[in-house]
Amino acid sequence: MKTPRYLVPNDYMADPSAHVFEGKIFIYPSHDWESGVAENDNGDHFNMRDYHVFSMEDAQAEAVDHGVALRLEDIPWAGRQLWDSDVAFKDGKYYLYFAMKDKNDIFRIGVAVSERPEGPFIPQAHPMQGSYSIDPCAFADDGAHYLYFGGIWGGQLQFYRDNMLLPPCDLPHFHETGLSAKVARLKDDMLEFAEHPREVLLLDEEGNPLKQGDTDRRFFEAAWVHKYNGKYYFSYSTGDTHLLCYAVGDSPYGPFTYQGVILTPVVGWTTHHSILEFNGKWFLFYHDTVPSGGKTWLRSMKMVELEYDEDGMIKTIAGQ
Ligand code: FUB
Repeated sequence: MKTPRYLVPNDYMADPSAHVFEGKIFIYPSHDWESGVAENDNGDHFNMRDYHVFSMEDAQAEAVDHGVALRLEDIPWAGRQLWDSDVAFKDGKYYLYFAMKDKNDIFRIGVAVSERPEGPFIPQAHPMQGSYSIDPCAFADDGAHYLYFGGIWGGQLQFYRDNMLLPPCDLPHFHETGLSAKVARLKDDMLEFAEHPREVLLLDEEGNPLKQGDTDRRFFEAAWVHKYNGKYYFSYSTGDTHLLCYAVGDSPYGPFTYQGVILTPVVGWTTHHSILEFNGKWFLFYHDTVPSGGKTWLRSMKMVELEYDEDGMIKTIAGQ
């Protein structure tokens, strides 16, 4: 299957995080809808209020909608905007990590727990201590679980330095080191960080940190991590240049050296993805806005097979 296909033709789903649980593919997307909020650089138009979970028996199957797994009004600390989420499994329980603005309009990361991969998920009373910004990605490796996160502009990462909110701090200057995603190992209970989040350093081919002004390569949002042939692949969106890129490293903490583009720009402002191995093949899950006629805030989930060359380089996929 190298032809992309839409997975949920009758509803708008974005930011798909895909995992194999119980021998099936489970997908955790954001649920776009027409809320009427005007489009702006803060992303207020992404005004989502619930999550649905989907499963597929195999890569060719229809995506089955398991219904609402978590609602904004059931989260005690809710302000607004349920953005990208991801799920990890440990000791019989599924942990949904999600980004949402609290009552002060600050993005935090919350956790909700279920005994089933499709939910329903019961939210914790408070966001994760020390969490901020958006786009959580849960990655399991050798028995440890890590959470990656961060996103600039509407994702608020530019207001933080050394894990502290420091307004009026903003993006670094264009020739300074680019703002990085963060990563922290999770505690055994999966509900909190076990350490202070660390910087996910992205390097160029000469070992120099990517600069903020290198907009075709620097990190913007939508971190994802997978392992291929013993190497760690950190992939992400470049935001305003609309590329999905990747960088490779020898540890889940990085540093990661830039390799190339996974997906050229799709129709729509945002680009966001996950990468999954299923039955020996690799797949890219992503979204575009073709079905909504290009409405930035009404995105549709897709999947396509992803291929590597003999050196482990990902072959670039055309977004359009
Ligand atoms: O869906 C809302 C936001 O749009 C996500 O958190 C970003 O990654 C972008 O896809």
